[in-house]
Amino acid sequence: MSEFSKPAGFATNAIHHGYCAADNHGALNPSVCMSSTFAFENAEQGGARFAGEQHGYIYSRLGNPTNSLLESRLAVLEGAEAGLSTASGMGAITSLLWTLLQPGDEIIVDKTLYGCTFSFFNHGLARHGVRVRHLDLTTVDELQQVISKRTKVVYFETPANPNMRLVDIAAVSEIARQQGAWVVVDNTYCTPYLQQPVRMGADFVVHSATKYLNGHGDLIAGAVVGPQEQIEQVRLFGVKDMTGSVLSAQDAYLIIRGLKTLAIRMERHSSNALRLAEYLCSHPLVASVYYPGLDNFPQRRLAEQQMSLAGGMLAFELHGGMAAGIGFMNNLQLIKRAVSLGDAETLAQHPASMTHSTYTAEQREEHLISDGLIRVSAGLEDVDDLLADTEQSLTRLADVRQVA
Ligand code: 4LM
Repeated sequence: MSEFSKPAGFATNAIHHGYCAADNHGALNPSVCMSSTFAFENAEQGGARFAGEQHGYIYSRLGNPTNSLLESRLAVLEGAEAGLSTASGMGAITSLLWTLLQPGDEIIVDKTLYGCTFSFFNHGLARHGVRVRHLDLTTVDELQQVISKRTKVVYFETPANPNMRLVDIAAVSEIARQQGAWVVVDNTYCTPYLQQPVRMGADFVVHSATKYLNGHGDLIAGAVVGPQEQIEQVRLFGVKDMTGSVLSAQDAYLIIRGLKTLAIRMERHSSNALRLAEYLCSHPLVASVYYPGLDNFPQRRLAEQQMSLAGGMLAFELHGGMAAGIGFMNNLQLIKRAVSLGDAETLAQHPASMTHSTYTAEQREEHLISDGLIRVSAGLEDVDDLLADTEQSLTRLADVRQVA
């Protein structure tokens, strides 16, 4: 976008940032750089690149031009200095934390986390001498009592997967900064279109780019953004040596393509989710609905403060608990029964037996993940069709109960 000097808006950056057609034969789209390695002009140049004395590509596990474009675009969208792409969301989380933490360090994490993140903390980091402390970060009270100089990282999702609890990014970041701890926010549910944690004081943002950033359910990917110096450490240690979690250039290209429609997709995901949440609230079979866009959402004020829209994710519980939830899912005709989120298709899943089955039943209770919870990722379909499918599923559930 070298011809355009005015500071660009979000959607413009998502489409143009970092790419100049004139430098690429006029091609509207960047090419996919299908090369694992890069030839040096001479041995000295190769040596200088390895020594970090000269910029330039070496080998695609350390960097690739297509990935670089994606990384700089994500950094700009999140308001961060630098970005790094990875082969999955778990690759982003593990590469970052293996870089930041050492045995003896402490990490404070919120009570509710995506199942595999929870598993990595408790079965991965904890096994290697990192002290993992789960606190309720929806208020800062416990954090203020527990955080100390030993705390190296404070980590949370907001909204949390799957129960939609929110964490006040600015308040937690302020407390962490006073103790010199890094703050890492998983922004997968919101994307930078709805929420930009770095601008609120967080140090790093991680993403499962498998979800909204790509948006089409056809790849697995992740990303980290944060300060330039530390992102380079994550690249040259976390990814290069510890996880090898390298995103292919083809998948980087597909995410670049997906980002072009991120802004309009998030608007539609959010409006569809709001209509579904409102409908569910009004249904007699529904016991509770968790969606930050509802007036009765307990953390509504915080949602308005840090999210520009309430997003595409919601969760709810039916009277009749888990059996009713499973019945609801099995009655669906249009909405897909599937894990993952952020796709064009609306997806429904049962966290206790699927995405959060990495928690034991006791842990789920302790970590506020109800066994009756159903999670919905509102897609991009016509909302009337989504409402009709939801209604017919609930009606069939009610009919079965009346017969029984
Ligand atoms: C799911 N989630 O919830 P990869 N962070 C968050 C996530 O929701 C996920 C990851 C990281 C689901 C996957 C099956 C908040 C994943 C991990 O799957 O490694 O790209 O992301 O349905």
